[in-house]
Amino acid sequence: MEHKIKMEERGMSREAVESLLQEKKRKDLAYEKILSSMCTYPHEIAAYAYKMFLESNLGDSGLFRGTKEMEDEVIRMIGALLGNEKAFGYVSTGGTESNIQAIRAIRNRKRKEGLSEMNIIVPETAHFSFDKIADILCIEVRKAALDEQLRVDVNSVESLIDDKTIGMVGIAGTTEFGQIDPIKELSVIAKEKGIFLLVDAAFGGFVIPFLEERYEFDFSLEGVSSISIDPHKMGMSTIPAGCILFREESYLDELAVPTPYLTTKGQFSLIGTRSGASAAATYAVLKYLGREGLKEIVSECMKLTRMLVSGAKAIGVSPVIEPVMNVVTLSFPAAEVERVANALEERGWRVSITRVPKALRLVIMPHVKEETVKLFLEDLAEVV
Ligand code: 0PR
Repeated sequence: MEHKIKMEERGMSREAVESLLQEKKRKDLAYEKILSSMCTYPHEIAAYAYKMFLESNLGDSGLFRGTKEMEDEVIRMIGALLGNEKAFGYVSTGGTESNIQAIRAIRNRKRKEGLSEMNIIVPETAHFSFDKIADILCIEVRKAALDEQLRVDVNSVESLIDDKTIGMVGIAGTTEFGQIDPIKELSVIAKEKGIFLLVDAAFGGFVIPFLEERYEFDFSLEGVSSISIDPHKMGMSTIPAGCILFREESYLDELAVPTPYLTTKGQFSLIGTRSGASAAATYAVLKYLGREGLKEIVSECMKLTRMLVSGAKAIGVSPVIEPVMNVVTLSFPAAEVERVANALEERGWRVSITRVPKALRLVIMPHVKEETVKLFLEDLAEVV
């Protein structure tokens, strides 16, 4: 057993290592019955590109010009998808880094202007990355109340604004309920008061543009300063792949540090050595699928989402909100939620429970198939 927990003086055989890896792999869950995750199997072409650029380091991008070209094109493609093909940004490690960087950019700018105490306003539904932001960036994060549809209440946001407010966040696809905040209203306030507005579209960025219903949430709204969107969620790319976009290039300058001995004069990413493979994977999958391919994926997820909701209703379980995107939350009497979740887990499903209101949460990612939904509904019926 010892060899498993410490490094041996002499290496093991290839076969022995492979068998260790297989043993570990068997302990990981396959995605098929996972309904609690915003990740999924990467598209095959993304995995192919990832392997091809494994050694590429965008932290010293002058050495990897091809990879850098792919990153730049990813930014242009995603910018265009989000209403601004001239947006500036880079491929990050995910929503957390993107959110940190957006808020850090405006924090740095305001600090230079002489502000020392600062706050931002986020919806109560904001992802926990904003708690990390409060800690790392030493700014106050104020939480605005929600309306009955679990969107941020714009009046509550306005009431929290003071002369130390440097930024606001609207979420396009909330982590727990898949809801879209009234970004247009936030954008008007942002414009009026000169406040930075970050749209956290980590999940929704690759969903909302492809929904039948139209929502305004992107750079086409003048007050939107920055958008966070994750290829490693609904973008079918490999982990880690996030993307942070700014309307103005000058925000990247707020993040830059000089790197005199590298092939680039400065670096604006949070991470130093960073994966070129992630940029390559994202480039490949966006090129391969195009808007049409992405739309097909979203349409299928939405079809299954509707199927799941109508199936649940048929057995007397109703959703907390009518799903806006491929996140379903089901209401149960308070004491029931945990029992139902546990019973489903005993049947091999992985589900999660939201905070407020407490509900059973199911994310209908592309690995979920029609058969999966049918089986799930059968189990749900038995459990309730
Ligand atoms: N913003 C939003 C709206 C998010 O939903 C998330 C993550 C983030 C930011 C942060 O993104 P990164 O995790 O890429 O830094 N939302 C999921 C969540 O926390 C992430 C996740 C995915 C969690 C798969 C678990 C899991 O199995 O629920």
